[in-house]
Amino acid sequence: MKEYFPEIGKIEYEGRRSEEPLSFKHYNPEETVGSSSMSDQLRFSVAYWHSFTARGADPFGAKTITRPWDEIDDPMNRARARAEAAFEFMGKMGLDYFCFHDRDVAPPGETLAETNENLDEIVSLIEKLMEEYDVELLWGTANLFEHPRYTHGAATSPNAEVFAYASAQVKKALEVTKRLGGSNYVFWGGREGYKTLLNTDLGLEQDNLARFLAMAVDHAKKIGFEGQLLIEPKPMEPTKHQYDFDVEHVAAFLRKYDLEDHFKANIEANHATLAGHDFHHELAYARENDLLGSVDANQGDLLLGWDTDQFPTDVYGTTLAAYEILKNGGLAPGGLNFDAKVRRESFEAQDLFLGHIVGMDSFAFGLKVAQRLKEDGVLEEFARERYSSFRGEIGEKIKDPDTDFEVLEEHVREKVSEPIELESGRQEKLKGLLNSYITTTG
Ligand code: XLS
Ligand code: CA
Ligand code: CA
Repeated sequence: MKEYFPEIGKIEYEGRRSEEPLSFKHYNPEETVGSSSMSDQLRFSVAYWHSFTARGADPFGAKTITRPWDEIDDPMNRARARAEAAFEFMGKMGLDYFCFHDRDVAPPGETLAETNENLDEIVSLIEKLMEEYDVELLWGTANLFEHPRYTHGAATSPNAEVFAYASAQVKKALEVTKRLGGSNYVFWGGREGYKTLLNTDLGLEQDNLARFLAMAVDHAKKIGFEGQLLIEPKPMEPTKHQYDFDVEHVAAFLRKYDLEDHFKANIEANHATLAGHDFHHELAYARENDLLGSVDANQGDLLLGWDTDQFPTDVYGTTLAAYEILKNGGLAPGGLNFDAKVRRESFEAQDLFLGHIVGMDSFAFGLKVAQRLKEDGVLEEFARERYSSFRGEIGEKIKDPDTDFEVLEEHVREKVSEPIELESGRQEKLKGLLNSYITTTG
């Protein structure tokens, strides 16, 4: 088989003092952190679309990236070469998982039947490559946003024919995901949202979205797909107001339509910050609501108000994310998918490797810090103490279902002369503590 990245060999763990850029400083797949190995805890995945299909175009400039397979004219041959290159990359990086949209891997045909035939052919090749490179599918999904038919949305399009087309596309994508043994299937809202309420029936669109998801649940069941179904929140882009704004919106939507038993959330760091939340907040909110399913690991730029999908490098962020993941008891069957792209200025093949290396190292390091934090229980202990009054007399009373406002008023009246004593939240101390865990982790 042709080698697509001949200048780059297998990326090895060399330790934190290594000066070799093409090596891992922290990600040591076999190393045990807490209850299992780093690779089992982190479950890293490459995003096919950013790393092998997209080519660095932005609204102001043309493509800047040309990989060897991009030079092949015939679309099916290009798709084959792209698949071979993608698996060579995963093998060299030691990535155990990948994620893809139907349209990332195979070109569309003239009709749905032709499109599906193309997809089946490339999926057969991918099946072989997965076996050869010992890589698994973290999740599959359908691209319901790129084709002009989806201009007004897919499941929330005002045109029922578009709804039907999107359904047929998801049906196939679910089947392909099952065929490849995918652990999850993702629904990111794409163009499910609106730009102006002046032309939008918001109630009908939400009902339609729920109907669409219910049919997906039924089809998954029908074909025996046992993977986890995930909804990926994002507040804006491409629409002004995406329906799956954040985890809280998703939770309310699922409850309203009685779908909460069937879905979890795929949380993307950059989408959290676009929604005005910390990544940490979204993970914690999801965990508390039993919705933490999987993670799209990237980071945004706080000075840019759009979805920049950069490789994660902020170890403060990865530490807190890993801390939530540990508290969740891990992410499986979800994982950490690098929904991240190299900058369009970083157009060389080695940049693709360097991007994943820094992302994997940042999470591996974060995991090591988070494990120490968790083992020592310093943050948990502080929080436990902070809420200790809820384990005292009045706290117990509040929990008692027989207690009402009158009981509490009575309690306050009895204590009238005693001022309530508050304690410091010690945020500065705790941030200093976090810093010392970060700076003393090897
Ligand atoms: C776009 C989303 C998308 C989903 C998969 O912002 O992140 O890439 O992850 O459709
Ligand atoms: Ca994503
Ligand atoms: Ca994104």
